Amino acid sequence: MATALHHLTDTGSQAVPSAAGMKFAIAVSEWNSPITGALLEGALQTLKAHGARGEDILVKSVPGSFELTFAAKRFMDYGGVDAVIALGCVIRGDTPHFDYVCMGVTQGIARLNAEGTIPVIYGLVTTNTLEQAQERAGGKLGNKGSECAVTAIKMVDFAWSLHK
Ligand code: INI
Repeated sequence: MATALHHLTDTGSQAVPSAAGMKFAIAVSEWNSPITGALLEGALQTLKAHGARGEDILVKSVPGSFELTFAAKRFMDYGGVDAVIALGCVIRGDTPHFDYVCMGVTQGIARLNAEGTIPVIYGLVTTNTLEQAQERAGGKLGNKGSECAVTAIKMVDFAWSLHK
Protein backbone atom coordinates (compact mmCIF):
# COMPACT_ATOMS: atom_id res chain seq x y z
CA MET A 1 0.00 0.00 0.00
CA ALA A 2 1.37 3.41 -0.90
CA THR A 3 1.55 5.58 2.23
CA ALA A 4 3.34 8.67 3.46
CA LEU A 5 6.08 6.28 4.62
CA HIS A 6 6.23 4.18 1.49
CA HIS A 7 6.03 5.58 -2.04
CA LEU A 8 5.76 2.94 -4.76
CA THR A 9 9.07 4.13 -6.25
CA ASP A 10 10.92 3.42 -2.98
CA THR A 11 13.17 0.42 -3.55
CA GLY A 12 13.65 -0.35 0.13
CA SER A 13 16.58 -0.12 2.50
CA GLN A 14 18.58 -2.82 0.69
CA ALA A 15 20.17 -2.26 -2.73
CA VAL A 16 18.39 -3.81 -5.69
CA PRO A 17 20.47 -6.76 -6.98
CA SER A 18 21.26 -7.15 -10.66
CA ALA A 19 18.51 -8.90 -12.59
CA ALA A 20 20.95 -10.13 -15.24
CA GLY A 21 20.27 -13.80 -15.93
CA MET A 22 16.96 -13.82 -14.09
CA LYS A 23 13.86 -15.06 -15.94
CA PHE A 24 10.45 -13.56 -15.27
CA ALA A 25 6.88 -14.27 -16.32
CA ILE A 26 4.24 -11.56 -16.10
CA ALA A 27 0.50 -12.26 -16.11
CA VAL A 28 -1.53 -9.12 -16.74
CA SER A 29 -5.30 -8.70 -16.55
CA GLU A 30 -7.31 -7.18 -19.41
CA TRP A 31 -9.85 -5.67 -17.01
CA ASN A 32 -9.18 -1.94 -16.49
CA SER A 33 -6.56 -2.17 -19.24
CA PRO A 34 -5.50 1.51 -19.16
CA ILE A 35 -4.35 0.84 -15.61
CA THR A 36 -2.95 -2.66 -16.08
CA GLY A 37 -1.16 -1.57 -19.29
CA ALA A 38 0.60 1.13 -17.29
CA LEU A 39 1.48 -1.40 -14.57
CA LEU A 40 2.97 -3.69 -17.23
CA GLU A 41 4.95 -0.81 -18.72
CA GLY A 42 6.33 0.05 -15.28
CA ALA A 43 7.27 -3.56 -14.57
CA LEU A 44 9.03 -4.04 -17.92
CA GLN A 45 10.95 -0.77 -17.68
CA THR A 46 12.11 -1.53 -14.15
CA LEU A 47 13.15 -5.13 -14.85
CA LYS A 48 15.20 -3.97 -17.85
CA ALA A 49 16.65 -1.00 -15.94
CA HIS A 50 18.04 -3.51 -13.44
CA GLY A 51 19.62 -5.72 -16.09
CA ALA A 52 16.94 -8.20 -17.19
CA ARG A 53 16.94 -8.98 -20.91
CA GLY A 54 13.74 -8.57 -22.90
CA GLU A 55 13.91 -12.18 -24.09
CA ASP A 56 13.95 -13.33 -20.46
CA ILE A 57 10.56 -11.75 -19.74
CA LEU A 58 7.48 -13.71 -20.81
CA VAL A 59 4.23 -11.70 -20.84
CA LYS A 60 0.73 -13.16 -21.16
CA SER A 61 -2.65 -11.56 -20.60
CA VAL A 62 -5.68 -13.05 -18.86
CA PRO A 63 -9.28 -11.78 -19.00
CA GLY A 64 -9.63 -10.60 -15.40
CA SER A 65 -7.75 -10.46 -12.12
CA PHE A 66 -9.49 -13.59 -10.87
CA GLU A 67 -7.62 -15.53 -13.57
CA LEU A 68 -4.21 -14.41 -12.29
CA THR A 69 -3.88 -17.33 -9.89
CA PHE A 70 -4.39 -19.88 -12.65
CA ALA A 71 -1.92 -18.08 -14.91
CA ALA A 72 0.70 -17.92 -12.16
CA LYS A 73 0.29 -21.63 -11.41
CA ARG A 74 0.64 -22.52 -15.08
CA PHE A 75 3.78 -20.38 -15.34
CA MET A 76 5.17 -22.29 -12.34
CA ASP A 77 4.39 -25.64 -13.91
CA TYR A 78 5.76 -24.49 -17.27
CA GLY A 79 9.16 -24.03 -15.67
CA GLY A 80 12.19 -22.03 -16.70
CA VAL A 81 10.92 -19.00 -14.81
CA ASP A 82 12.47 -17.62 -11.61
CA ALA A 83 9.53 -15.44 -10.53
CA VAL A 84 6.00 -14.60 -11.63
CA ILE A 85 4.55 -11.10 -11.44
CA ALA A 86 0.74 -10.94 -11.37
CA LEU A 87 -0.71 -7.57 -12.41
CA GLY A 88 -4.36 -6.60 -12.11
CA CYS A 89 -6.67 -3.82 -11.06
CA VAL A 90 -9.95 -4.15 -9.21
CA ILE A 91 -12.02 -1.01 -8.66
CA ARG A 92 -14.86 -1.07 -6.16
CA GLY A 93 -18.33 -0.97 -7.69
CA ASP A 94 -21.83 -1.01 -6.26
CA THR A 95 -21.93 -4.73 -5.50
CA PRO A 96 -19.88 -7.12 -3.32
CA HIS A 97 -18.18 -8.52 -6.47
CA PHE A 98 -15.07 -6.43 -5.74
CA ASP A 99 -14.60 -8.18 -2.40
CA TYR A 100 -14.91 -11.66 -3.85
CA VAL A 101 -12.49 -10.99 -6.70
CA CYS A 102 -9.94 -9.38 -4.36
CA MET A 103 -10.28 -12.16 -1.82
CA GLY A 104 -9.96 -14.88 -4.46
CA VAL A 105 -6.84 -13.46 -6.06
CA THR A 106 -5.21 -12.58 -2.76
CA GLN A 107 -5.78 -16.02 -1.27
CA GLY A 108 -4.82 -17.74 -4.52
CA ILE A 109 -1.51 -15.94 -4.80
CA ALA A 110 -0.79 -16.31 -1.09
CA ARG A 111 -1.30 -20.05 -1.42
CA LEU A 112 1.03 -20.29 -4.41
CA ASN A 113 3.69 -18.46 -2.43
CA ALA A 114 3.27 -20.74 0.57
CA GLU A 115 3.29 -23.97 -1.41
CA GLY A 116 5.22 -23.20 -4.59
CA THR A 117 8.90 -23.07 -5.34
CA ILE A 118 9.19 -19.65 -6.97
CA PRO A 119 7.89 -16.28 -5.77
CA VAL A 120 4.63 -14.94 -7.14
CA ILE A 121 4.54 -11.17 -6.77
CA TYR A 122 1.23 -9.59 -5.83
CA GLY A 123 0.60 -6.72 -8.22
CA LEU A 124 -3.10 -6.23 -7.62
CA VAL A 125 -4.20 -2.61 -7.40
CA THR A 126 -7.40 -2.53 -5.34
CA THR A 127 -9.03 0.87 -5.06
CA ASN A 128 -12.31 2.62 -4.45
CA THR A 129 -12.00 4.87 -7.50
CA LEU A 130 -10.39 5.05 -10.92
CA GLU A 131 -8.47 8.11 -9.78
CA GLN A 132 -6.86 6.16 -6.93
CA ALA A 133 -5.86 3.47 -9.43
CA GLN A 134 -4.32 6.07 -11.76
CA GLU A 135 -2.29 7.47 -8.86
CA ARG A 136 -0.75 3.99 -8.43
CA ALA A 137 -0.21 3.27 -12.12
CA GLY A 138 2.38 5.90 -12.96
CA GLY A 139 0.64 8.78 -11.15
CA LYS A 140 1.64 10.72 -8.08
CA LEU A 141 2.06 7.62 -5.88
CA GLY A 142 4.33 5.82 -8.35
CA ASN A 143 3.76 2.60 -10.26
CA LYS A 144 2.76 -0.66 -8.58
CA GLY A 145 4.15 -2.59 -11.56
CA SER A 146 7.55 -1.04 -11.03
CA GLU A 147 7.40 -1.82 -7.31
CA CYS A 148 6.53 -5.44 -8.15
CA ALA A 149 9.50 -5.67 -10.52
CA VAL A 150 11.89 -4.62 -7.74
CA THR A 151 10.23 -7.10 -5.39
CA ALA A 152 10.55 -9.89 -7.97
CA ILE A 153 14.27 -9.21 -8.42
CA LYS A 154 14.85 -9.16 -4.67
CA MET A 155 12.92 -12.38 -4.15
CA VAL A 156 14.77 -14.23 -6.92
CA ASP A 157 18.02 -13.05 -5.37
CA PHE A 158 16.75 -14.30 -2.00
CA ALA A 159 15.87 -17.72 -3.45
CA TRP A 160 19.17 -18.00 -5.28
CA SER A 161 21.14 -17.03 -2.17
CA LEU A 162 19.94 -20.22 -0.47
CA HIS A 163 21.25 -22.41 -3.28
CA LYS A 164 24.78 -21.02 -3.43
N1 INI B 1 -11.74 -8.17 -12.87
C1 INI B 1 -10.78 -7.24 -12.67
O1 INI B 1 -9.60 -7.51 -12.96
N2 INI B 1 -11.09 -6.01 -12.18
C2 INI B 1 -12.36 -5.69 -11.83
O2 INI B 1 -12.58 -4.53 -11.38
C3 INI B 1 -13.40 -6.65 -12.01
N3 INI B 1 -14.76 -6.33 -11.67
O3 INI B 1 -15.02 -5.23 -11.19
O4 INI B 1 -15.67 -7.14 -11.83
C4 INI B 1 -13.04 -7.91 -12.55
N4 INI B 1 -13.99 -8.88 -12.74
C5 INI B 1 -13.75 -10.03 -13.58
C6 INI B 1 -13.12 -11.19 -12.83
O5 INI B 1 -11.77 -10.91 -12.50
C7 INI B 1 -13.12 -12.46 -13.67
O6 INI B 1 -12.45 -12.24 -14.89
C8 INI B 1 -14.53 -12.97 -13.99
O7 INI B 1 -15.29 -13.10 -12.81
C9 INI B 1 -14.47 -14.35 -14.69
O8 INI B 1 -13.83 -15.32 -13.86
